Amino acid sequence: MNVKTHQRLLLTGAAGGLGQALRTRLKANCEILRLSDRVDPGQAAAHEECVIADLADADAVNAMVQGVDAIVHMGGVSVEGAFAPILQANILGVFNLYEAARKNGVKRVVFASSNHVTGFYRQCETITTDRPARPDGLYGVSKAFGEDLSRFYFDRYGIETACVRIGSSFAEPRDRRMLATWLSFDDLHRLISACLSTPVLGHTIIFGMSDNSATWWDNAQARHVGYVAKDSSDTFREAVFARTAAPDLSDPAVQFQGGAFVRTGPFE
Ligand code: 15L
Repeated sequence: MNVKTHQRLLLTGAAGGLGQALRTRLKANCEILRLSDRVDPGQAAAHEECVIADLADADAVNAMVQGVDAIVHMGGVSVEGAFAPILQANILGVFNLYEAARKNGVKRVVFASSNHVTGFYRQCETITTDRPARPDGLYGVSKAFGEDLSRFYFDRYGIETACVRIGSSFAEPRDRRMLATWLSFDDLHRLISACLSTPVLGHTIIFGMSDNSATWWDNAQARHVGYVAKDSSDTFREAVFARTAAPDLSDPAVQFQGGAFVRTGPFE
């Protein structure tokens, strides 16, 4: 069930893969959807407005945030890579975003964190959201920074944040790992809607996953969010097994939850 909770909602990273998937779906959550990205997110519909902004530019970020009631922050670098762009978009960028939220009185943020914050836990263990971060790369470290920064802005300024540790949000699970990490686009939207509409969010970490039978993550400490997944990777299990080879258990990408991210890089 969806509730139109906000007058003006900001979606950052609107031109990216998940931004595009959310663009149509978030129409249900607000009167006006403000779309932002570094690149043009395309022609605005009647209920939309577009703001081009680089997250590393504090003034541009402040203008992007002015007048919004809540933020769905999907912007920034979303894969492992060289440190310079991660520093600009995910570290400086998330600082600029929270400073803009503080200055403009925005009280709720849904922050796209990542399962790569805990990518160095093993695939044979189930972890809760309060286990220490074990990032599997610089990208994971930057998301851990975002989680800590948002906790600081909650403790000091009362800005509520849901840090959604997104698993693998694609149209379908692409490999055997994703049978555990898959998050359908509709469930991603359900999860964000729950974060936007729960009466008291606080500072919450929640793993973003569908109702997959195989899972490594336990969201018991985030029940107050009220997220109920409706999709499951189980539907794709047979097809995924049929088209993929049996895993090589000596491969770190098979041993650890972060998959191939644990052996990506180093980047000079
Ligand atoms: C992520 O954080 C990435 O943004 C996405 O491209 C996937 O690779 C996903 O993690 C994953 O772990 O499957």
